This record gives sequence, structure tokens and C-alpha cells, in this order.
Amino acid sequence: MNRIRNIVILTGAGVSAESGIDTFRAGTDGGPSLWEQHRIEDVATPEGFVRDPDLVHRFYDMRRAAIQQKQPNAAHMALARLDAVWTDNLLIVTQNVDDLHERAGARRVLHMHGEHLKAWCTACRSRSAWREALFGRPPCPVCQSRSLRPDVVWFGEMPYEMDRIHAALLDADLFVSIGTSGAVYPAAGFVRNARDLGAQTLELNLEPSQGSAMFHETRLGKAGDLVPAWVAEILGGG
Ligand code: BV8
Repeated sequence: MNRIRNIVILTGAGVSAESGIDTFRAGTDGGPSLWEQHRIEDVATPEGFVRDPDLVHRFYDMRRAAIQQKQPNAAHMALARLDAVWTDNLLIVTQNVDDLHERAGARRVLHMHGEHLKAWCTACRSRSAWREALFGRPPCPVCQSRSLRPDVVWFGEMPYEMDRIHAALLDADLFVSIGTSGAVYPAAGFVRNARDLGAQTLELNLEPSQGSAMFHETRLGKAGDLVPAWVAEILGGG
């Protein structure tokens, strides 16, 4: 196998589960999952926001407040270590809207589904760093209008920076998927794109995902165990 140079890493809710953040399909420590507590149509679509903005703001205000109490885990730390020392191309494409990759020290991170800690003004289109609630319709820091929404990609909306993601997949020698069920597109299609472009493909997940058959190799277990071991291996220590 020729030397691995360019790496694309896709992460999902499973990489933040050990930090105590609910995943979408299974709550932390057996509690109800996000999608069991709320209907996608109501809280994660532009139509739902028009229908009941209060419900949507409460949903994201709750999650925005929750992630600020959580800490990065061993998987986030290991990926930040790899990012710091890997001299060739590396891109962490995350579906997660939390900031735990960055708080662990990772820099080459792309949030394809947006970020909790940003607000998007639908009047002046500006984006602002945001830690507080939006329920009270606070004014936009740029245009003062009261039309801020969570800066997340809802179902039916185009994910962010798709061209940058495709450019990275084009160059990738290795595509690694961590903690994702492979249920949501276009993210769930990246393994096929990477494989068709000749990359090695590796999955690190608690259970087989919907796309497991597409991967050259699947390792089952907790990200907090699998990711540090894989990083040690790729840095030649393993
Ligand atoms: C779009 C932000 C047009 C908001 C999110 C093709 C076929 C079918 C449907 C579609 C299709 N193309 C488009 C669609 C429609 C739709 C879609 O995919 N629907 C699904 C439900 C069928 N997609 C869209 O609408 C997308 N937009 O398509 O625009 C377009 C067209 C062409 C090209 C481009 C675009 C937009 C989708 C984005 C929606 N926003 N999030 C918010 O967070 O509230 S999606 C959200 O749900 C997450 O970001 C993530 O993407 C997804 C949840 O998935 P996971 O992260 O994988 O989490 P999950 O709980 O499912 O799984 C966790 C996994 O971790 C499990 O496997 C578990 O075993 C594992 N795990 C758990 N603990 C651990 C662990 N692993 C390791 N260690 C542990 N400790």
C-alpha cells in the first residue's frame, strides 16, 4: 500500500457521545435520543422554523447551552494531536455542530452542518459568534434587526463548503469515518466518492453503520478507545 499522505476524516455524533452529548439515534447512557425527543420536521427544517420559531429556538438554545458545559474526550484529543503533527493534507469534516474538535486543539476542521456557537442573520446575511439564547429575538450585532436563526444546516438545505469537501476527497489517500450512522446525505455518500477516487477507507464506530459494506476496514468499539489507537498507528507508533 503506497504511503498515506492526504487524509479526510468524517465525524458524527458518536465522536461526542463520550463527552455526554446526545446522539441523534441513541441518547447518552440509554436516555432518549434527540430524534426521539423531537420530530425532525418540527425542529430541523426551514418549514418547521416558519411554522413554530419558538419551538426551534428552544430546541437549539437548549443544545447550545448544553455543549458549553461539556469537554472534549480522548477521541477529540487524539485527532487534534494528529492535526498538529500531520505534515501532509488533513481535513476533519464534521457533521457535528458542537465545538469540541476545536476545543481539543484541532485546526483543520470544517463544519458541513454549521455550528451551535454562531447565529445567522436572515436580514443582512451576516454570521456572528453566539453563546446566548435566541428565543428572546435579540438584535443582530450588525444590522440590529431581530431575525437571527441558528447557523446550522437544516434538512433540505445545502450543506456548507461542499466544493472544499469534494476537493479534499479528490486528493485523499485515506478516508476515515468516525462515530456516524451513515443515515444522512450527502455525508453518507462520501465513502463511496472516496473509494471511487481510489482512497483507502476505514470506519471506526460503535456498531456497523448503514454504509459499512463500503469500507475496506471496519473497527467496532468506542471512539475514545479506537481513535487514539488508530492515531498512534498512523503516526507510526502503533
Ligand atoms: C441536502 C444540523 C440538498 C442540525 C443536520 C439522498 C437519499 C436520501 C435522502 C436524501 C438524499 N439527499 C438528501 C436527502 C435528504 C436529507 C437526508 O439525508 N435525509 C435522511 C434523514 C434520509 N439530507 C439533507 O436534507 C441535506 N441537505 O441534501 O441538500 C443537496 C443536494 C445535493 C448535494 C448537496 C445537497 C442536509 C442534511 C443536514 C441536516 N442537518 N444537523 C442539527 O444538528 O440539529 S443532520 C444531523 O443528523 C447531524 O449533523 C448528522 O448529519 C445526522 C446524525 O447522524 P450522526 O451524526 O451519524 O448521528 P447518529 O446518532 O445517527 O449516529 C451516531 C453513530 O455513532 C451511531 O452509528 C452509533 O453507533 C455511533 N456511536 C455512538 N456512540 C459512539 C459511537 N461510535 C463510536 N464511539 C461512541 N462512543
